[in-house]
Amino acid sequence: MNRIFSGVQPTGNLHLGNYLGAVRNWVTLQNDYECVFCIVDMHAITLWQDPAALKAHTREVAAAMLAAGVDAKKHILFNQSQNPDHAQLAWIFNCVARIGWLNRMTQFKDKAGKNRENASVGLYAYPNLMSADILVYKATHVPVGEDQKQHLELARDTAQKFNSDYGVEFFPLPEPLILGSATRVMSLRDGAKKMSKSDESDYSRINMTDDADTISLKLKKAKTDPLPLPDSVEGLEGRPEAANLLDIWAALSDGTRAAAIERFAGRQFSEFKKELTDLAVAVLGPINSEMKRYLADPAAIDAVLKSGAERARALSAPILAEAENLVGFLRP
Ligand code: AQP
Repeated sequence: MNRIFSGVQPTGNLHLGNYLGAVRNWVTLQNDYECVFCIVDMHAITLWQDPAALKAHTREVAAAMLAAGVDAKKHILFNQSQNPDHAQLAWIFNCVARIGWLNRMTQFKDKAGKNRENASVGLYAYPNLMSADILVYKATHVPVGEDQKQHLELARDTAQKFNSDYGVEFFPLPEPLILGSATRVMSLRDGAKKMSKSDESDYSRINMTDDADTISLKLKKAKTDPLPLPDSVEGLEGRPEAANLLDIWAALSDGTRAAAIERFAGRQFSEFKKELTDLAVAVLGPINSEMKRYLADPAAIDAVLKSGAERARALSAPILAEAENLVGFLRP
C-alpha cells in the first residue's frame, strides 16, 4: 500500500484553513493509504515559540486531528521530536542538498522578511528536515498545499541526488497530492492573505476551538464589499473577500464555487453570512465538542502520541540504518 506523510505545525490552534485545506482530506486518505500524521514541533521552533504554549498547542492540534476523524489506532499520529530519526536523516540531507537549492525557497524569504541575517539557521534548513520527515518513512505521497509544493520538489531532488551519490535507487521520489476544493482559505480580514495561525488578529480566522457564538461574530465582522453577491464567476473579479466566503461555503457544503454563486446570486452579504454561519456551526460544532472531550484528558492524548512515536520509529529505524550504511557510517 502507498504511504503518506502529512505534517502540521503546532504554532497555534488549527483553523478552518487547516481543516478544509488539509485535515479533512487526510481523514479521507486514510481509506486508501497507510498514513503517518506528524505534529511537526521541530519545524515550529524555527520561529521562537513560547515553551508552555508549544506543549499546549501540540496537545490541541492532536485533539483537533483526533476529533476530525484521524484514526490513530489504524494509522500513526505523533509529534516529530519524539522520533529522533528525522533529525538524524536531516543531517545527512544537509550534506546532500545544495545551498543554491535552499536559496531559491520562497517561503524562507517570506518568513525571514527583511532581516534575513537574523533568521535562525533552522528556518533556512527547514526544507531539508521536511525532506527527512517524508523520506525517513519512504513515503510515496505527500498531500501539500500550494505553499509547500516547492519544498516537495526539493525533497524529490534530494532523494534523487542521494540515490545518484550512493549509486542505488534507495529513496522513492514522493508525489504531491493536491486535494479538495478549498486548497487555500483566505483571511476573513483580507481576501489577499491566507488564513493563518500566526496572524495577529483572531478575527482573521475561524479556529477549530471556536464556539457557535464566536463563529457567528467572526463571520459577521468578516470583510466584504458593498455590492450584493454576483450571479456569475466573472462577477467575482476584483472581489477577493466575496470569493473567499463563497469558496468556504462551497467547501463546507462539499459543493463548488459555481453552485454557491447560483444559490446566493443577487443576495445581500448579511443574509448569506447567516446561512454560512449555520453551515460552519453544523460542520465544526461536533468536532469542537469532540475536541473538548479529548482535551479534558491530556494524559490520554500524550499516550496516543507516545504510542504513535514508537510505531513511527519502528518504520523509520531500518530505513535510517540502511541510509547510514550507504553513506558509510560504521556500526560495529
Ligand atoms: N489558509 C489555508 N488554506 C488551506 N490550507 C491551509 N493550510 C494552512 N493554512 C491554510 C494547510 O494546513 C496544513 C498544515 O499547515 P501548517 O500548520 O504546517 O503550516 P502553515 O501552512 O504555515 O499554516 P499556518 O496556519 O499559516 O501556520 P503559521 O501561521 O504558523 O505559518 C498544510 O497542508 C497547509 O497547506
